[in-house]
This record gives sequence, C-alpha cells and structure tokens, in this order.
Amino acid sequence: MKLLIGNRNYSSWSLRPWLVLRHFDLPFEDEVLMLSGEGWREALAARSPTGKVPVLIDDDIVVHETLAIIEYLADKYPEKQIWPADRRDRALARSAASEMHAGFTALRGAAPMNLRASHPGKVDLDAVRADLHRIEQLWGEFLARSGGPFLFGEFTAADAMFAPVATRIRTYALPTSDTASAYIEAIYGLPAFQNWLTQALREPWVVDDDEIDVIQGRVAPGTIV
Ligand SMILES: N[C@@H](CCC(=O)N[C@@H](CS)C(=O)NCC(=O)O)C(=O)O
Repeated sequence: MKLLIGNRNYSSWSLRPWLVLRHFDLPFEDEVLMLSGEGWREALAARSPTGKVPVLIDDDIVVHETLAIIEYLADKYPEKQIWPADRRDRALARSAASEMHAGFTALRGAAPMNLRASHPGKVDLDAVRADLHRIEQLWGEFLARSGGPFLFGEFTAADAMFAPVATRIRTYALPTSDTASAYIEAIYGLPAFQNWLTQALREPWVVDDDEIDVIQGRVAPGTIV
C-alpha cells in the first residue's frame, strides 16, 4: 500500500491515516506531495481524484477521504482493532471521528496545524471557545469512561482523528484542562506520532496559507524561511 500525503509539518488530514498505518504496523510506504510551490495544485490533481491528500493506493484500489481510508484499513485488517473492539465503544468512536471530520471548523481555520511552530497568544480565543469547549466535553467523557490514556483506553482511529487537534492546542498554547493536557501528552508520547514529528521537523518547506503570521498580516507571504 502507498499513502500519498502532504507536507508533514502542515498536513493534518495526512497525519490521521498515517498514524493508523504506522501505529498498527501495517505494510505501507508514503510519498509526500507538496502543498506549496509552483504548480503544486496541478501536481496534486494529477495524483488525487479530489486534488487533495491523503490518498491510499492499494494495487488498483484508490481510496480518497481520510475517514474512508481509515475504514478501508479497518475492513482489510479486522484483527488489528483499528476501531475499539466493543460495539458500543466502536459506535462512540465513529461518532467522535465523524464529528471531527465534519466539524471544528472554527478551530481548524483559526489555528492551522504547524508542528514546528510556537505561537502562543496569536489565536483569538473567542473564535475558538465553542470548539474548545466541545473538545473538552468529548475527550473528558471518553477518558473518564475508559480511564485513558487514549479515548477508548488503547490507541484507536478516534485518537488518530484528534491528534492534529492536540498539536494545535500545543502550537498556539490554547487553554486546556488537566485531563486534556494529559491526553495531549499521550498523543505526543505515541511512537508513531514521534516518528511523524521527527520527519516533519526536518522539512524545509513553508506553506504561507498555514502560517498564522501571514494569515493575520504580520508578515508578507514568502518571507518566512
Ligand atoms: N476531506 C478531506 C480533506 C483533505 C484536505 O483538505 N487535505 C489538504 C491537506 S491537509 C489538501 O489536500 N489541501 C489541498 C487543497 O485544498 O487544494 C479528507 O478527509 O481527506
């Protein structure tokens, strides 16, 4: 299998299925497609049905959309328990993953994933308050039920879906409860996440569209190195 991904530092959607593939030790390789630079949209469109990443290629099967990729992997490798084993937990995990996929647009817009950066105080908290409240509620409920360290005890696809949120909270120093902070620590402590992070930190590319200083007009596009 091959997973087409975007720049690791910025591509939050790519991180999610990649974590599943890596954590569950599935056989795969990856290929980074640029999310910036001359002709990047055309290059992406030539490889992806939607012009977006991630895309999973398994022989002649091409799967796009993050949740569909995760479901494909869960279907192909049922023994790996990519979703929780218990049916009730599985339903809750899928609900949370779907909510993540469809929602939290304020947080995603105001606080782009940027693993190498540290931007405390730059996100307007009023804009993201409702999303942060819902995240606290959701994580708090599942962590209390399971006892942690992950939402359903062991790491599952639900955690992969929320991993980029954990990084956003850290990058922008967003306010969190102790429970949420411990969960973020657990995500950062996951060997698969550390592997992604290490590779992300080696990347030289800057994507202006995801740089908060560019978005908020503090610096001109093309000036971050
Ligand atoms: N709904 C898609 C979203 C994928 C997505 O937006 N990926 C970004 C990178 S993180 C992308 O490819 N952006 C390129 C573009 O929007 O042109 C999914 O679930 O996979």
